[in-house]
Amino acid sequence: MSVGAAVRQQLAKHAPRLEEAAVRANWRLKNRNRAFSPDDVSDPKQRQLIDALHRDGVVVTSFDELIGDQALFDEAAAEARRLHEAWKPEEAEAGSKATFLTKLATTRFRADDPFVRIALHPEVLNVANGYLKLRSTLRALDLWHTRPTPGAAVQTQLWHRDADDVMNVKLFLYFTDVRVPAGPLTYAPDTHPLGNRRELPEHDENRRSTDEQMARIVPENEWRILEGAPGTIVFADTCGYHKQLKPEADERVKLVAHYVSGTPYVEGVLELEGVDESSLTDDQYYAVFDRSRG
Ligand SMILES: O=C(O)CCC(=O)C(=O)O
Repeated sequence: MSVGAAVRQQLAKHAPRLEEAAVRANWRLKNRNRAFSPDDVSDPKQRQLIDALHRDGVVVTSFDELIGDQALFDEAAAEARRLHEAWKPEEAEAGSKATFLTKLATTRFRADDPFVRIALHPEVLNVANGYLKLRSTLRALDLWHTRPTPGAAVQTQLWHRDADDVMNVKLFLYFTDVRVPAGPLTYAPDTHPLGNRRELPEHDENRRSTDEQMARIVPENEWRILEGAPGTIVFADTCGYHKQLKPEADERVKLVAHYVSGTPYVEGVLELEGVDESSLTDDQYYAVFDRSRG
């Protein structure tokens, strides 16, 4: 083991906050060529979203408030409805994610697909980039369908945090009415990388925690159960603790867009066809190609 790695290991053990700060500083250095200042975001509503995301790791808005293009929402919602109606249950291994979650659309999209236009919308990128303080890459884009299943909570229905980057942003856009029976995203505020509650709860061998274990770090009355009508948008840094509340009676359809830095810990999984490079803003160019226009 190198001296640097040994020092980091000791730091992680004895001063985890310091170690995280060091990792973040190094990450920022590596991403400095794509730095983005939230001060350049002039819209006060977007600034508020960025500030709340900084403070809590999660924030809620709506398509209407952030983007406001009703025709684009209607087009995306119609496509989500079409894909949802075409869905047929499939065999899935007991206890696997596939028992309760299907990606109705994933990986390959045309650039003019309404889901892509939403994920690359300048207002959306401003929030993701303003929080990360860098021009992010759109790593993945999916339309999720989740549904109730018998038995106890499994997989992402248990508390966990993602290890896909030093910090990330996910946008969740609801196409169905998501109330408690449909299992909303549930977030433990302040557990994100910029938060003050970075202690690890007790967990199982897959690093997933029960409600009791999580409540010892963040009391249950502070958890955010992110219910919302169609058109609700949630931004969250899923490097903080979250889960899907186990759905008991209802289905949920939502768009999930995942934004990362230029040095994530996981590969990108998005293939866009028919991109007109000349029509892209500089932020969109980074989001699509993971580099500057050059
Ligand atoms: O389905 C949900 O709401 C949970 C999402 C989740 O675990 C994730 O995106 O990492």
